[in-house]
Amino acid sequence: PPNEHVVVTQPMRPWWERYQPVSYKLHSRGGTEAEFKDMVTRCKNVGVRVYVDSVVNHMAGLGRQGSGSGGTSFNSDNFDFPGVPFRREHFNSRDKCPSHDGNINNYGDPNNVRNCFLVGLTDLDQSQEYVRTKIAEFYNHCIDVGVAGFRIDAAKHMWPGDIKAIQDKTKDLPEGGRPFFYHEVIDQNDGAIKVGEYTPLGYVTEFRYCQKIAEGIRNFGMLHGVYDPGWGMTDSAHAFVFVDNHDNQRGHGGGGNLITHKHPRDYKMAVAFTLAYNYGFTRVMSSYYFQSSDQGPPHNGDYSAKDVTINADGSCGNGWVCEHRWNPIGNMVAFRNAVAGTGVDNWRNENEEVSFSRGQKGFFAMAKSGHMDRTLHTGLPAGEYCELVSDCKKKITVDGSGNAHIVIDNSAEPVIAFIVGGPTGSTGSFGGGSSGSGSQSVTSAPATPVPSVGPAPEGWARTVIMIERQTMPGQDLFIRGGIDHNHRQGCTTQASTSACAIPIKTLHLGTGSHYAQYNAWSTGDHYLDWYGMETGQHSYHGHSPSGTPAVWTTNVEGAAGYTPLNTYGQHYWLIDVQMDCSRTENGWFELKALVNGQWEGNIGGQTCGTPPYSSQNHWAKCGFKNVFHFNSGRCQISDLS
Ligand code: LM2
Ligand code: CA
Repeated sequence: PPNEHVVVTQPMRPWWERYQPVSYKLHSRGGTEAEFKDMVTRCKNVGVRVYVDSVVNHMAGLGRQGSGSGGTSFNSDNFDFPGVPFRREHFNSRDKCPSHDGNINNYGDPNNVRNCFLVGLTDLDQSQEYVRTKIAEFYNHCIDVGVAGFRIDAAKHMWPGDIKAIQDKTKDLPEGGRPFFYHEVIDQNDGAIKVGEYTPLGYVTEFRYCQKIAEGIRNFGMLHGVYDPGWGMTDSAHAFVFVDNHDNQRGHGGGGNLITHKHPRDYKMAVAFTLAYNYGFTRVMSSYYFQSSDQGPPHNGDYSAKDVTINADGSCGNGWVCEHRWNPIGNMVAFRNAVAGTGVDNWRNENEEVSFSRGQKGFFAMAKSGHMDRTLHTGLPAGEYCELVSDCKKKITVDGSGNAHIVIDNSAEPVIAFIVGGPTGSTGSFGGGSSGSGSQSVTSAPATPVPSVGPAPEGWARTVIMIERQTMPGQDLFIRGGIDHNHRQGCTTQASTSACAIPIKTLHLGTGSHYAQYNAWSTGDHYLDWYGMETGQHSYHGHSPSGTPAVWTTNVEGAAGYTPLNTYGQHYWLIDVQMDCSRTENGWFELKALVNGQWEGNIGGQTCGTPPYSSQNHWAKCGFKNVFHFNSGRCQISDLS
């Protein structure tokens, strides 16, 4: 939690002091508001969004008083928190709480769970307009600082209707879209409160997954049942899943018999599987080493947290575990992103070995013994693939019938995974193809050729590009493109003078909040080029464009972002421009997409028409409608009529 909290000295500076708010000033043990803002901005600039752990069920525990981490005074026994301010009348009164001592002690009674004090923490009354407003002001301030969403701590201890009212007072993100919300509800089939009460409000923590995955790693035969609806587990579209969290890895909140970083081999398998499988929205934990369950983060003499240092081998120093840097964890994130939206196929689970494919986009295998050597059906297009967990040190060849020889031989990390379209280390720079940074992309086999359209017009013509890419709120898609520097003379790194850049004029698509960023970013964007933001191209709320902007579209009539051009589905990002076809290569031009600064992988095996030369980018035709898929050679070029 980034807000001001109590400073506990008995025991000495435990981690959990941060769960006892004193005010909503962004001044915590982690740093000042300026420091927090600097971190959030730096993360955002490289495509990492930050969400805040928000503690709004309660303020500090009874018996505590003095100065908070930001120097604000408070007194819990008097219910006095002048930093907000909250006073006695803003807390749940004793008569609303059916408990003999005022503390939560009957999980069978929602009034007890939600109106009484959680371990003596002074319980706010979120049914009050004033309390809701103060919490929403805190959220809105976080959004102003650049935050993209919220974990709602102790959501189980608040009424869903009150949370809804607070969410309704919380503004959209400046870049468009709602903030991300997930609700911490520990539902282990052991009380009156069910996760389903919170699913209309966003994602909900699914703590039963922690138990299920631990069971599955102990006995792979159980892995098919990690999502067990019969057990009350919520559906994939609402489940927020993780192998462990900051509480249960140390025996707090819903702990017990789980897998944590203390057992690295099991942990790697558990997280890799979680990222590979198609259940829920996944969170990866990153920890510090600890001996006792109260112990705070590695600290200096003054109890400020120690820096996270990085060792030569990429691991962390100074007492930080950094599980997120372990290959079977960090590298599997690319897998999860690449296979989003696909199902599980070719499932095989025998003798403590498990393997499966995700649509025609990825394949995953794991062997508890540490060794496996088998030919398996992967369901993937023929080609040579980079194995992700080994950082591409291993290559896997899929033959024309979709089979591959799969070998697992790293006993400490007995996991392999590969995806269509990556990794490439591609920069896409200047359309010159591979960046030569080691890892190579996959070339998938061409699918059925599509009948080709007529020749491109001579001069200016309306040109439409659509790229299917499933995104989340806060993600934006830009394209860069033009002609390859190796195929034309006179190309520079300046759009206005480069012979490889192609003049465009953006067509107006709409007004209203859905188009706000698109309209800003397309102002002053005069070329499709490889060089990012043009001189004079507009920013949106301090957020600069990284190429020619696309706008999110859907095929759902009446929804924001609906366009009749989209006859396909959700998440088809659209660019609709007049283009100077005389600057293309016989009507053809190259392009690639970036999402939050991240290039898509190299494209192989384009299936449309006959482009003038081969390239690692998408090929589009001036004067036509061009439909592509992120990280894929699949395409469709058709007449604009
Ligand atoms: C959560 N989710 O609902 C957090 O994930 C969890 O980490 C928080 O508990 C809890 N809710 C309240 O925000 C932690 C920790 C507790 C600790 C509280 C408050 O697990 O042990 O309680 O933070 O700092 C501590 C003492 C407890 C004492 C209480 C109040 O451990 O013995 O109760 O403070 O002074 C008298
Ligand atoms: Ca409450």
